[in-house]
Parts: sequence; C-alpha cells; structure tokens
Amino acid sequence: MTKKFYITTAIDYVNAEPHIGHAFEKVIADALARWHRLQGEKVYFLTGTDENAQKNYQAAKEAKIPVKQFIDKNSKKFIELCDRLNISYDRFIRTTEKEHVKKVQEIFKKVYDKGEIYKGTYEGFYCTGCEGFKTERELVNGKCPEHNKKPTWLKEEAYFFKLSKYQKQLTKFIDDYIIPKKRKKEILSRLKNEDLKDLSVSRQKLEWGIPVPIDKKHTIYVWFDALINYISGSDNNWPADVHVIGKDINWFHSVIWPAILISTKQELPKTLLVHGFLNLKGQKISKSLGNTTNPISLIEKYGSDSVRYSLLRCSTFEDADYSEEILIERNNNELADKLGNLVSRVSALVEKYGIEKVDVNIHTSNIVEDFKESIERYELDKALNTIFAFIDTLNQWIQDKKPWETHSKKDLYELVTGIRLIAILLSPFIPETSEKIAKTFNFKISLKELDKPLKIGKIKKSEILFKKIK
Ligand code: ME8
Repeated sequence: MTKKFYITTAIDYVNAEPHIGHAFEKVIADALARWHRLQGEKVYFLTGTDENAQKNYQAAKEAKIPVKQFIDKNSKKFIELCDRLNISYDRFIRTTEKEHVKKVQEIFKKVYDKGEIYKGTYEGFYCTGCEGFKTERELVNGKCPEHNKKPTWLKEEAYFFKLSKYQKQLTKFIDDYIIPKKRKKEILSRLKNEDLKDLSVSRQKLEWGIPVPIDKKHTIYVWFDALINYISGSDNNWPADVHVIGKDINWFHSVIWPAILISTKQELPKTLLVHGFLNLKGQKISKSLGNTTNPISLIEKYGSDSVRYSLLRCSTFEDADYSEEILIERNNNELADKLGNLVSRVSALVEKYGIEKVDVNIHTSNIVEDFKESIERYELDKALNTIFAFIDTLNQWIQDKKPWETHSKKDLYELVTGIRLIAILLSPFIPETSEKIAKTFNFKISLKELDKPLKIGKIKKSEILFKKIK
C-alpha cells in the first residue's frame, strides 16, 4: 500500500493581506510535501484561511467594508499567494465554509454531551491580536507584549472546556510530538510549573463567528473553531503527519488541540514542526511599523523560485533576518553565480562536444544521505547547504578538468549526472527551475532516474536560469 503523508500549515487570519512570514511557512510545508511526493507517497496538503476571528471582524469594520466582502477579498489574496508561489496544496479550506462550521458544532456538542464542556463565568483579559485569554502575569505594563496593546477586560457567562483534566496525558504525548527540542522544552516546562486551567471556549455578544450549537447567545471561541480545520479539511486523511506552524501558536497546537482530540477520542497528529520567525531588517514584521513586505510583489519582481529559495535558505527553526536585499544577494550569489552558471557552462559544452557514457564517480561523498538526513530532521536550510556545497564542487571540478580544452565527452557525462542529481534534489525547493534543467538535459524529475544511465541525445545550451538583479 502506498504510504500516505498528510501535511498542513496554520490557517491565516484575513484581517490583512499576506506577509512574508506567511509565505515562509507555506514554502516550508510545500518543500516537505513535494519531497514526500518525490518519494512516491500519497501526499495530501492542506492550507487555508482562518475567517471567524474577531480581529478579522474588527479590521473589516475599520476598513468600512461589509465583513463577508472584506474576508472574501483577503482570502483570495492568500489563494493568489499560494498559486504564485507554486504551493502544491490539495485543498484550501476557508473556515466560513458550511462543512467546516458543521464539523465544529458537531465536535463542540460531542464534548458537551460528554460533560467536558460546562457553563460558568469568565472573568479576565482577552487580547484580540492573539485571539487569546491572558493572565495578569502574561502582560507587560498592562499590555500584551506580542501586540503592544491593552487587552479587553471581560466578565461574562461562558462555556468552559475541562482542559485541566488532561495535564498528565498531554505531558506524555508532547514528548514525541514537538520539533525542535527547544520548543518542546518550553511547553513541557509550562506544563510542569503551571496548573492547567479550564479553557473558555465561547464568547458572548459577538456578531461574527460560529454559534454554540446548544446556546445561540454564545459564539464558539475562534481557536476551538480554527484547529478543527485540520479534520474538517482532511478529506479522510486524518491523522496529520505534520502540522507546520510558527512559534507564537505552539501552545494552541501542543496543548489545546491534542486535548480536544483526546476528549473526542480521535487519533493524535504525529509531528508538530514549529518554525522560527522572520524579521525584516532586524525588526518584527508588523502592520504598525509598515514593514510587512508583500510577498506577491516580490514574486512579480523576481519570480517564484528566487523568492522560495531565499526564504528556504533562512534557518527553519531559529528566527532569521529577511529583506529584499537578502533575496537579491541569494539570487545573485547562489542561484545565478553558482547554480545558473554551472548549468549554463555545462549545457554549452555539451551542445558543442556531446556526452559519452562512463562509470560515474563524481559524487563520491554522501550527498543523498546527508540531504535526506537533514530533511528528516526538518532542517531544510541544511539540506540546501549540502546541495550548494556539491554545486561548488562541480564548479571547481570544471575548472580543474578544463573540458573546453580536453573536449572530454566522458567528463561532461559525469558533470551532467551531477547536475541531474542537483535538479532532482532541488525540485521540492525550486520546482520550476528543476523542470527547466530536466528539460535541457533530457531527464525526468524522479528519484528512480538517479540509478539510470543518462540518455544520449541532442542537448542545447540552457536559457539563463537566473538573471542577476542589480
Ligand atoms: O496565527 N515569520 O494566523 P496568522 C514567520 N489564524 N512566520 C510567521 C510570522 C513571521 N514573522 N508571522 C506569522 C494565526 N507567522 C491563526 C492560526 S491555525 C489553526 C490558526 C506564522 O495569520 C504564524 O506563526 O497570525 C502562523 O503559523 C502563520 O504564520 C499564520 O499566522
């Protein structure tokens, strides 16, 4: 039976247009999805938009646009981002879809019927930026440190989920769930040092959101709703193999989500991949700083593979700096000067002199193993390092062998074999470019190709893969 691989991204709030952090997360998940497809697995890749949040509602009000219209418009931008970035998603879920709403109400009711949702009073803070309840201790000078805003004080009747009941089970489960270790430790230490409180899972007097099925005066708390997208959008692929998310929403995915699943006796997801944050020129990306960098305009200017590559070269797990300058630098120094140059030189030489079959020993080191190991640890930046070190080796090899003087068809055969390996392994990262290289040298993007001899046929000099940006 074909192995299945179900991967998800977080679903994005539509209070604003997509920013570069959203693009980063999508390309991480996409590279993994494509890698698993390359290995012949049956991949199901879910992404989408989180539409029932108060922050979306408030943003629509501020923009003086009817809420539904505002949300439709912004959700379309996220779909456009995915399409322009070549994100190979199988399903784009919007949480205002009927099927999702039905599923959320069904799960809410199930937990309620089991006696694990009960009515009480919530008294405390709520930060609409986080869409989260806050304790006094979490605030800095009375403000949410994440959003630098004073949270709202609430005192209202609310439904509570018996989250406290699951402290032990969660601690056990998490041990094998969160990657990287640093993010696991953060959650484990909180679970060790704090008593879990029951979670308010409803809000009162909201005009936007999913009604509580047993009490229409209440609206379901948006995180209870949003997390369920992973099931309502799963097309029977549940459980997820990997949830890809950013570090700010680790708690929701490590504590609240598994607790809902345990309570409703559903299988648990296997891996939570918590990536780092991108900062723009050392600053946090934020609307108020006006530095959100529109990824769609970067793609328009530089093409999707340059954007994908420049993002995936950022550390997967540590916070990383990003900017248009960094994109340009990586495009010029790595994609154009290293990869582009290699392909252009070798294809020009092969056009002139041809290739002749030979026992290949150009990749003597463990490139494929190193690459696979990095991907299995989800260190995508390290996997790229391995490939680019090999590109350096090949560029040096040409310098040493001087095929323009020797006209050695056998050396050129070796070089094309090396390029084939590079193109195939890079295909999850820069799929358009890999396809172009494969077309130039007559091979297919498939791992099986790696064991086959090259086809000897006419090869023409490749088009320029990456223009240098001034
Ligand atoms: O949190 N760098 O939505 P969101 C890297 N709707 N990643 C970033 C980032 C940055 N600067 N800023 C945000 C939500 N992200 C919820 C998710 S899932 C059931 C509900 C990441 O639009 C962030 O960590 O605020 C999250 O994983 C994703 O982008 C969407 O963020």
